[in-house]
Amino acid sequence: MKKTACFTIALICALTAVAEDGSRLWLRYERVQKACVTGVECLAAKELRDYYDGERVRLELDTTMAQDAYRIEGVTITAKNEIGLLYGTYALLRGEKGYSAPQWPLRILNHWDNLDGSIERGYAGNSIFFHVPNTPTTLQKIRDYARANASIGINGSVLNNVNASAKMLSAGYIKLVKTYADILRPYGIKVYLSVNFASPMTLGKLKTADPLDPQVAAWWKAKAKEIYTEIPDFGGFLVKANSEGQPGPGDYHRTHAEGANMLADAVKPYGGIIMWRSFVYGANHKGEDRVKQAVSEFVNDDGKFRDNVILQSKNGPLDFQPREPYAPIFDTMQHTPQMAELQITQEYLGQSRHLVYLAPMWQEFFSFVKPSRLVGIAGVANIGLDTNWCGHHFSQANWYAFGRLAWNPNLTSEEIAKEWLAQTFSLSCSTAPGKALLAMMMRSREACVDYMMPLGLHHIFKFDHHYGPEPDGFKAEYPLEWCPVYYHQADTAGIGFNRNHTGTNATAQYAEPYRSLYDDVKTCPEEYLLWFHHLPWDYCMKDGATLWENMQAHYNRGVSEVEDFLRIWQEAKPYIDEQRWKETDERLHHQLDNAREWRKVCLDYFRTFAEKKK
Ligand code: GCV
Repeated sequence: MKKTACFTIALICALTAVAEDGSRLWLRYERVQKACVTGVECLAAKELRDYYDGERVRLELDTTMAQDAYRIEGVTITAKNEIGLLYGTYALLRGEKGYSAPQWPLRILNHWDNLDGSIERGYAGNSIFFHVPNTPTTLQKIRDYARANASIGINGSVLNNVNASAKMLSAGYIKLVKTYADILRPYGIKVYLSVNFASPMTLGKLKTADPLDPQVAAWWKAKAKEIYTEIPDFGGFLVKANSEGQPGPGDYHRTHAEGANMLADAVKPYGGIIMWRSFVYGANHKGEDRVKQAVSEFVNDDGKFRDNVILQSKNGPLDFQPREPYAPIFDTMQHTPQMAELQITQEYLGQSRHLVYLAPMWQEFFSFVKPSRLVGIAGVANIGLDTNWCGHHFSQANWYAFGRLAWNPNLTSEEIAKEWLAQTFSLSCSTAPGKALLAMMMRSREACVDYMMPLGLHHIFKFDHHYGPEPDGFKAEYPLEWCPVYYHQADTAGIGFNRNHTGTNATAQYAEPYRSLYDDVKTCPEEYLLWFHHLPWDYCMKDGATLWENMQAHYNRGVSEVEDFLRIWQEAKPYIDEQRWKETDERLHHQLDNAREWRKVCLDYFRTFAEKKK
């Protein structure tokens, strides 16, 4: 099709579009009720009757097929069961053909939702599960949520925050979870819960939560029985133990394996799993480089976990920074099944105010940690009660991309963004406006790294809310690991955290070739330079500039990228519906202000060292 014809189509679509508020996400199909659907009668058949624009579809079962896989051939969708047919249906609706099977059996959203209806690090309103539980509106919302997840292959939801309240396991809440599980089940989504390790004390009134105490084990077994009686396909527990003040087996001088195994035994008879997080630092590791602590704490547990325990680790060794090297624990734990935890909610990437498409960051992680090393994937959700679910219209792309990558980590970020733009804004990337928006999305993560913390800088955020810059942040009353000055180590001699063999030797936790690559300043990629090395301000970079000059260039580039995003968005105006254009435009302006603030605050501060006469 000629470019002008595509422009015209895009323009007509935009002009005839109804006001859009983002509530329909990428599922903006019109109810056409056109197709004659034969074969298996199920939810998939209903979706096709409502939304498929073709004349005929046939749904068939083939029990020899892999779990969740589907085949679309001619006008027939084939799968092992009804859930596979549903996945095939959404694939057909977005224009796919052929055979597809997911990389992992576990594709799970982690909600950090609190029972009071708030969400930890939630930037899109209150909890869809707990803010106003169990009303018809909430139940409909959860049905819509289930449908959106099924459309991208997500098959599990941990409903509550890893900083878990013991009340979650009380009889009343278990009933509520059963109600939600009944809604999610037809969409292929299992429910999981985060648990507080001290629940036997808080809820059960026992004197201890020691995992080796028979009464404690019996309490968990009885609790598992109670849950599975209500929810026979309950998925299992997610646990944050001995981390950031949460209770855990360490309180009784027991190992993580001892704690996890006790819970694993309780859910095992029902096919349940335990996802045990490795995000630990602090108490037992005084003085140790924070990024080394997870490996130090877990290495002796490798191979000691029950077979229904999975170790869940964040992609980087610190905490969801705009850029981190991969977490070496994925190399260390050779005899333990592992899951990666990605963060969809942009805690450290401008939250729901900055347009940052995260798929390139996750692809970067998969280039270091091969998907075949993992048994599943978890994403900390960015979903709340805001009309558009995610706060920023473009943050929806991150929910979408997480699901698509959880299904197939070999998809490129570009392919996913194209799909998303086509479905969400009816924009084809073979048109100029589509291409421009695609480019903006693809450049957005690097732009964020540049205007926040380039060259391997990390955690120089304002205290606690993790939004703006605070490179001079230091508070004696807080642990050093919460203070920006600990991470950048800037002084008149230079900047960066020395983690090579002359420093904390964190590089030694990596397998080769990365161990040597990162350890040697000459081979360390510049994007990780200050993560691993402390270097003088006049250190000569690959482009011939000094480190200080190069750093300034990065901050400048980050800001000019956002300026360009605003230009792109302005030019896209004729092709985007009014409400979403306006709301996104406001946020982009805000992002530009923030990017300029990051540049100013960081460069003004670092200049006090870099340009100080020695
Ligand atoms: C759920 C970071 C966040 C905390 C979060 C924690 C975790 O520290 O700031 O809000 O707590 O990670 O992942 O457990």
